[in-house]
Amino acid sequence: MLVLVVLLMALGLAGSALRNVAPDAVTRATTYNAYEGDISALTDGKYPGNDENPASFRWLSKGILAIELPEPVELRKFRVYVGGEAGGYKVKAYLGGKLSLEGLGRSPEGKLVAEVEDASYATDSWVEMEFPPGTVADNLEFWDFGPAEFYEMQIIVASEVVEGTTWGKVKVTFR
Ligand SMILES: [Ca+2]
Repeated sequence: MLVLVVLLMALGLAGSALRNVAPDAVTRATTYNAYEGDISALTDGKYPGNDENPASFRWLSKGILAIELPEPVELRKFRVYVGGEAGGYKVKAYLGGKLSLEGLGRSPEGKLVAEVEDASYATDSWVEMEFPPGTVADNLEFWDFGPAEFYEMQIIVASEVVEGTTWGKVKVTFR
């Protein structure tokens, strides 16, 4: 994990207390509505600035990405590298429950513990949403409103916990 540690230090997130769990801890992702690209582009560690030709993932109108963590973690920040097209974003953090495979609702609902938003419409840069202190969750929904392109996603958590899994378990559905 040397590369990751160096990256976090470069981003000013230094310290062993913080960790990006997006590449290791995502067990299921569900996209909502039509998209282009491979969802694995979001966690391959490549984005403009550190790679000459990074792959992107793009929703054509709007979408939801559902992320399930293997156990509850203390969330700090949700970060996404936005390309040339930006939408408005919302991240909902839940304890328990899950999004349906179709992305049309939650069953069971679970407990909504935090909701953060970004309406900067910033392009070609990282967009960062910070969770309130003490936000503990085991699944998240990343909502995108409007056509948007993404290169990378990071979920920064307090360091303890989290057993690694792989994107081999990721399932993608869309309609
Ligand atoms: Ca990437």
